[in-house]
This record gives sequence, structure tokens and C-alpha cells, in this order.
Amino acid sequence: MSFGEQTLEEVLYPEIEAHTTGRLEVSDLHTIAWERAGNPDGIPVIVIHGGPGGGSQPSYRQYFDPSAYDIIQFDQRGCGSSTPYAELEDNNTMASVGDIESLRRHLGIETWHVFGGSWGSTLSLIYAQNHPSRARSLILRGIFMCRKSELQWFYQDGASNIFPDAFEPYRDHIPESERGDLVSAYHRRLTSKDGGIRRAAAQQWTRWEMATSKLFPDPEYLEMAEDLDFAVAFARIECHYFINAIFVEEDHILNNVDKIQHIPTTIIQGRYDVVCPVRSAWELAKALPDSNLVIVADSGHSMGEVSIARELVKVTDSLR
Ligand code: STX
Repeated sequence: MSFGEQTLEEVLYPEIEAHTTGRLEVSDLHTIAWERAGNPDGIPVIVIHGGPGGGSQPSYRQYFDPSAYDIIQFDQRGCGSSTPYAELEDNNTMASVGDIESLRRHLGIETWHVFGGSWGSTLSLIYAQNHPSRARSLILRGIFMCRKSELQWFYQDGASNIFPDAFEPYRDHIPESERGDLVSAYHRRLTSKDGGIRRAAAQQWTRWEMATSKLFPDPEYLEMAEDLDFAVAFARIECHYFINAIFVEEDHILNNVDKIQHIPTTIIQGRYDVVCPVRSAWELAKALPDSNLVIVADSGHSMGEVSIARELVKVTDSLR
């Protein structure tokens, strides 16, 4: 057992810029921003970000050999550079699935690898279940199926046992009389007409998630919650999806697992993932007997953890 022999920089490919960017109008209300990097004639891969509401980051390109891959990223409705900013109307799971297909057609791509972690794994799975012939493979991390038990664990009572210090300010932002259902209490504030109330709630909501996403707290990661432009979209969109149980029935992903049995699937999961505990990855892997589950012994939730990154790159390299 060893920690920290390699740095993230040593494990990932070098930083690269997008060579093409664009915007796609996906509804009367929403326009999504997309970017393309790497080899335009390479193997297409669609990168599906987390949250929902997290936006795609330049570092996500570094999980792919840029000479081999045509790397496609986009910001889901209401976040990153997509507009309108932090908009909840007409923003739901099936709309997002449709946006991925719209983007694929817009770019003239027949099939692509689908890469997503956390909420990105949720959306990747539901996308593949709706468009099973379009996914060459699924590369998933930090499995999140957005079931009641998973939301209860992270936002109400579960992760609070492991991070009581970070949980306290998240909980104490809400008056005692409303603490029986923290997601509902946050939803009221995140959708308040008062911008100050929205921002204060967004900051606490986002701090909680950033504080719990890594095995070892990372000051740079914690800083994300202080960027209120990020936090407001992230918290509002997450809370909107979660209070609506992601707009699908409970166990939607497991109930539709037969539709994706033929797709080569790899699951990379941190053993000490407190945001999305390993049990979900385990249950998904059992339901997909041909999938390859890798439980990373020394990691939490984030794709920015060295051992998780190393395993993800191993997968993308093997698929070249
Ligand atoms: N949300 C899990 C998730 O998808 C419950 C997620 N957590 N942090 C992120 O995504 C970012 C990396 C996008 C900030």
C-alpha cells in the first residue's frame, strides 16, 4: 500500500486547448455550449460532466490521448457557458439525454465512447439506455443512480457521520424546524426571489459537496464553492433535479439495465467515496455481469484523485 508516489500531472495527459467551440440551440429557451479537442479524425468520446450543474472543465480533456481521441465536451442546460445561466425551467434528465443526441447529430458523429462520473455516470447510463446503438463503450466513475437512499445518504443522514465538521454549517444554515428534510429546505432558498438568500444557500450547499469529494481535503477544490457564479448554478440545478428524483421512477437505471448489456462498460469507483458510496457501483456491476468494476483502494469521489485518474487513463488508453 502506498500513497502519493505519482502526482496528477504525471498520470494525466498535458493540458490542451479546444480547437473548435460552438453553441447549439436545443430548445426555445436553452442553448448549450460545446467544445472539441484532440484529433478531429480520432476516436470520438463524449465527456459528460457531473452535478448536474457542474459544467465541463478543461482538465477533463487530460484523461485522453489527444493524438488518438476526438474529445467532445459540453455544458448541460443552465451551467458553464450554456444559457440561460442557472435556469431550471425546461431542465430535466430526458431533455439532457436529447441534447446529447442533438449534439451527436450536429457534429456528424455515428457512435462515440461515453465517459462520465458521478451525475455524469447517471446521465451516461440513461443516455445509453435510450440510444444503445450510439455508445461504443461506457467509462463510468463514482456511480450515482440518484435513488432515494443515495440522496438521503449524502444530503440528510449518512455522510454526516463521516464529515460532521463539514456537515454542521450545511445543516445549521437551515432553521431547526425545517431540518427534517434538508433538500426541501434548500430548494425553497435556492429558488427564492431574493438573490441574497439564493447565493447564501448555494454557498453552503456547494461547500458541503466540495468538502466531501476527496479522501484528503483539497483547498483548491474547496475554493470552487466560493465562486458564486459556479455555486449558484451548481446548487440550484442539483437541488432541482434531486427534489424531482431526477424526473424518472425510482430504480430507473437498474430497471432498464437489459438495454445496455451489450455495451462494454468499465466502472472506476473509489472505496472511500462518501458522496456516492461504492454500494451503487457494486449493484450496477452485479446487474451488468460483463462489466469491469475496479474499486480503487485509496480514493474518494473525485476524478482529480491520483489513483482514480490513473485507472481512468488506463481504460481510455486500452480503448485506443
Ligand atoms: N453530485 C455529484 C456530482 O455529480 C451529487 C458531482 N459532484 N461534484 C461534481 O459533480 C463536480 C466535479 C462537477 C463539481
